[in-house]
Amino acid sequence: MKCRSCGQPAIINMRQHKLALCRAHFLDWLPAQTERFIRHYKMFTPGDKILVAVSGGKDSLSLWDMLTRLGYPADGVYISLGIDGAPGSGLHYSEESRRLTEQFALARSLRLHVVDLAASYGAGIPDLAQRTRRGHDKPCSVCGLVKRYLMNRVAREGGYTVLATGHNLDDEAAVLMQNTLTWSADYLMRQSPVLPATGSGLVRKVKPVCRVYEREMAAYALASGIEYIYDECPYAVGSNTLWYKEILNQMEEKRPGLKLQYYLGFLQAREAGLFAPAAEDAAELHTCVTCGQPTVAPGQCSFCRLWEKAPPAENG
Ligand code: Q46
Ligand code: ZN
Ligand code: ZN
Repeated sequence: MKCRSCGQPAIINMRQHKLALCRAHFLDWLPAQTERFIRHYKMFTPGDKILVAVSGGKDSLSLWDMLTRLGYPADGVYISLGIDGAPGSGLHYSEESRRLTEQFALARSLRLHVVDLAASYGAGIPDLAQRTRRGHDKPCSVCGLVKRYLMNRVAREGGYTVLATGHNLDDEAAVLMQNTLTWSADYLMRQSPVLPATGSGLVRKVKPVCRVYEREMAAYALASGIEYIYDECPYAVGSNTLWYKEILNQMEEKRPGLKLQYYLGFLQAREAGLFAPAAEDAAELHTCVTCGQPTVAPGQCSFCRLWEKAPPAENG
């Protein structure tokens, strides 16, 4: 297989785009595509103060790398969740992903904010989920809530105008499949490449690589020599999202481009008003009486309520 641009051996053949490229041309092509999406969805401009949510995985580190390459000054935020692997696996998921993220930032002289959950708040995610009895089997709902809160807080307190995440096409298509199978209108309304800021304290959220295949993100990380954590979070194993990703990959195998078509069709339907947010969605938020961050209901925000329900661990 030869590169369409220069005829040198290709490192990737993207059947969905009918395009094969060599390393150098692929490393130009993907950031250029990303730039196109950033402009198309009016995500941000170089004048914005951008914060990238980084996890140590291929998607977020590649996104950070591409934004820097494209001339967007972007800082990073990493949340240390206190997650290990299965007992006996030898995997220290949080420790290793933090090491790789810090190494990435240091090598490129990029600014990284780190929030260590256990050090700052007294418990990592598995411990917090157990103490609050939320998620005996999987702590993902607690984890999602904590990450959303902390990322928005770091972005707000640091004066960032936009928070970028590394959700790729496979992530978005899997979530879309889950939400359409259950016709979860609320979730469908909020599934967008851009979630605008609210006057009451939620920072604008964007997904610059939401149209990029996971395989392309992995190829980008490998081709640009980014060292990332290969292991998934141990709690992701057996998740619905992974199951939907597998199903979509089987379909994609038979019909290259299907995943992209599925997601783009949804975005077009959204633009045409099919899943337009209801008026009350734009309702004003309240301010949490404990931490001062935005909250849907008056009183305490769900993050503060969560920690209140988590009595300190018993000694020993
Ligand atoms: S990090 Fe957290 Fe994910 Fe791990 S505990 Fe679940 S939600 S799977 S993206
Ligand atoms: Zn080439
Ligand atoms: Zn609060």
